[in-house]
Amino acid sequence: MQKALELAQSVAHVRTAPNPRVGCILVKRGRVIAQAAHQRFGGPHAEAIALEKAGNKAEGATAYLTLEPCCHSDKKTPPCVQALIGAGIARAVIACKDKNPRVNGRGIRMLRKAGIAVTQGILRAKAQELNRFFFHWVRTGRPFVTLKMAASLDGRITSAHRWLSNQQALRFVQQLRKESDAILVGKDTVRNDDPRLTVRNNKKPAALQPLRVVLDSRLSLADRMPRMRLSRNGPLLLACTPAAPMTNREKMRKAGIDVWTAPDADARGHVPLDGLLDELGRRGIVNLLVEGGGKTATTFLEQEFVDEAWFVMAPLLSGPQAALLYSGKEKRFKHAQVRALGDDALFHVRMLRG
Ligand code: AOF
Ligand code: ZN
Repeated sequence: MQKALELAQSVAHVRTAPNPRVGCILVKRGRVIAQAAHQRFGGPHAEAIALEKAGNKAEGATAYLTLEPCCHSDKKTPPCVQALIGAGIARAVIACKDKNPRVNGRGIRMLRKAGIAVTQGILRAKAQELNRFFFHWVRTGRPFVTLKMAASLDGRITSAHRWLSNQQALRFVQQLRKESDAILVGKDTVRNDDPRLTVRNNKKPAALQPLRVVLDSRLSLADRMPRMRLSRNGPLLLACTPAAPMTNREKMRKAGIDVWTAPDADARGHVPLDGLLDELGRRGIVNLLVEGGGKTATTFLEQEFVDEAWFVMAPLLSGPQAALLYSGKEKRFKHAQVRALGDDALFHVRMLRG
């Protein structure tokens, strides 16, 4: 099962998203006869590839599956449960249930009904961790939200110099971006920092870039957006409210920039985060990375839309002129873990809700 999980993990999240990462190993008389991982969204499932490789040798084999096999139809590929039964496997060892409401235990029951011995829960925690973004999205219809903020020891997110955090921390942020389907920031961050928010390999932009989402209720960036780096380096979506003036919308349309208008503004006149998350979920965004600034981070944290957060703390005191990371009500994180990235400290926080 450990090997099957490694196989699943060898495929980047963004290749299979919004589908899960899955590995399958077929074993007979103590020997591996075929193994496979789900490679890309819309492509054959791990089980289907492994069964195809094994041919009629699959009869009587044990299938090690990192995820309960699918049993539902009217989707991209045929259900794997029938394929496993048809191939005559004797036993299935399954790490975790597929929380997709259309599967959720039904796949396992169907295998058992067909006389296949099923053992489940082997390395369950690891398997659930591997697909935590997918499980969240498939249950709620909204992306899993990861917040990443870099700050000084006095909780400020700006400094007189360009960079707060060190090279190691910047590399870590690249890892987070690689696992994200979309990256969100507020309009002030775009105006002040002109960020690229791209995934880079050795300084070169990767072929597959996440969707960049900007919260801009009134499309106040309309004039400068076409000149900002965000509008060049990958897909971009501005989220606004019905209060955004027509002239600004027209400017965005002329510049070819995609705009999503929330049906209503929230009580403070902002884009309602629940509606935006629903929309991103519909667009197949499974893992959303929120990268600031302070107002955006505060809203996401206060409204409890953050599932997991990373805080990079640099050995720096910025002073009171610098912008704050957070300006909401006191909040203490249980389950925090800390590690060093050179002379920066990295806090990892899980919200454990829902
Ligand atoms: C995958 N790969 O290896 C397994 C999946 O539209 P389809 O046919 O690709 O089916 C997607 C669903 O199948 C997905 O939501 C999940 O519940 C289930 N299992 N999906 O992409 C796999 N085993
Ligand atoms: Zn399947």
